[in-house]
Amino acid sequence: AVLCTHVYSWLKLAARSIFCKIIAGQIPSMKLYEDDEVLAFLDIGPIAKRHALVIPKYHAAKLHELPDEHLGRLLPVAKRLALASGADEYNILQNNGRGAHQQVDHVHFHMIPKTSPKEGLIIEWPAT
Ligand code: DGP
Repeated sequence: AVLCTHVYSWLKLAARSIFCKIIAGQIPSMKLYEDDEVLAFLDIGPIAKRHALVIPKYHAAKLHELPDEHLGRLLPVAKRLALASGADEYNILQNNGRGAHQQVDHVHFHMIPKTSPKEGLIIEWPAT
């Protein structure tokens, strides 16, 4: 196990969650925003058009395990995605633990639009 950990970290494959693999580029995603702390991308199983996820690059399974210094950019990015989606009504949702409907053990905020903008409207997702 120690050897595995060593080899994996040497190969930079020590992804601890499926979202770590997305951050590392080992799994493709529809990226909406990225900086050195935060990544936002479209949810693979959207429950509404433009359903997006915002995650910290620091790996923590649950919100209370995420150090405060890695929390700072998550809500501002969720807010910008909400604005950029054009939705007037939306939910920001964050689940912790199986009993609370968390499927992926990496902190993530859902941004779920409730109202769709006009069909054909071009959305300018935040570039930086
Ligand atoms: P939650 O139940 O809060 O843990 O939501 C996890 C969300 O993650 C769920 O809505 C589906 C999404 N998801 C799971 N695997 C992938 C993936 O590989 N790519 C993308 N884009 N989304 C994923």
